[in-house]
Amino acid sequence: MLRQALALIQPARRIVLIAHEHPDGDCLGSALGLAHILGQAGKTCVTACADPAPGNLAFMPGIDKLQDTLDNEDYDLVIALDAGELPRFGSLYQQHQAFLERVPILNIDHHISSSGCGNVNIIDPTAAATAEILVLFQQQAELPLNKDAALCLLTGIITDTSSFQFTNTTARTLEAGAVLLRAGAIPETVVQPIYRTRPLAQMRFQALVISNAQTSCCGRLIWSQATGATLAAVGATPDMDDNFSGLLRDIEGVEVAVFFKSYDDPNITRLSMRCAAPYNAAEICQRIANGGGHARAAGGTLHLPIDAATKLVITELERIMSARFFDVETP
Ligand SMILES: [Mn+2]
Repeated sequence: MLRQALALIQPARRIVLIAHEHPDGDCLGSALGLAHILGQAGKTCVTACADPAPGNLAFMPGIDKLQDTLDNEDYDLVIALDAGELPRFGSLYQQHQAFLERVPILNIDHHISSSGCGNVNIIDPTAAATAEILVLFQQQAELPLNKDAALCLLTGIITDTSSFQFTNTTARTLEAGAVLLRAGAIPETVVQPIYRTRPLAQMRFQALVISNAQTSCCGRLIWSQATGATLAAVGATPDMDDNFSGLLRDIEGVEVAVFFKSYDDPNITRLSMRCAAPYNAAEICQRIANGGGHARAAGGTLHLPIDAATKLVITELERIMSARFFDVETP
């Protein structure tokens, strides 16, 4: 696979590295990191993504040159990163479909669901991040690794593992991290903007949502709500509610946490749910909230005002959770 990938890269002069739509630290860190590596190896590299980079990734070297189009399509290789299907590249795919169907593509990804969209596909679901695969690739191919490349790749690994906390972190992930630190990347540069710095409005929003939380089933079930009025009360914006259901889930004794929100249309309520085993968030959200997701984390949308939606979902959760409680308690 390495040989086949290098066989695509070696004859290429102009390479475009593409990151998936709604970008994150891994797809952008991988695209920029590999661009720095191949640039040092003498290739002309351009990076592109359909959507703008989140502001907290502005520290990544080269992010200012990220394009949102493949301009005149003057590339002899495309490297598609962190997704295995071309439609995941959003408007880059829609606007350059004919070009992407004829140009050679090297696809590098770590999602288990990936079908592979390249002439050569390197898909390794045991990797915590696409950036982890790229570190192995750089090492095996003995390509140059400067500080800028290392910082971008470290961003990919740190964001996809939540700073090496998720269970996808392996010994190999840490070894890849060690390679990047030896090349000069400093974890603080990544962690500070992504995990520590928060707008005051967001912290106030978080405080309000936690302070308004209600519990049931002896604290095993917790939920909270936010509306346009909640946002206005603290001067927050809708994008600031990232991971609120996760915050509620992390409260001691909680087995199921739900965050309900209704910002624009008062007749539409969205919810996100986090469950400990044996509760299945995906099953519950699919059955009662037109949604889905994973067993531990899922979401859905109800065409109801927020109080009615909350009542419906909490009543069902109380039914499920008290049934189980009595099952366990009754010999
Ligand atoms: Mn990833």
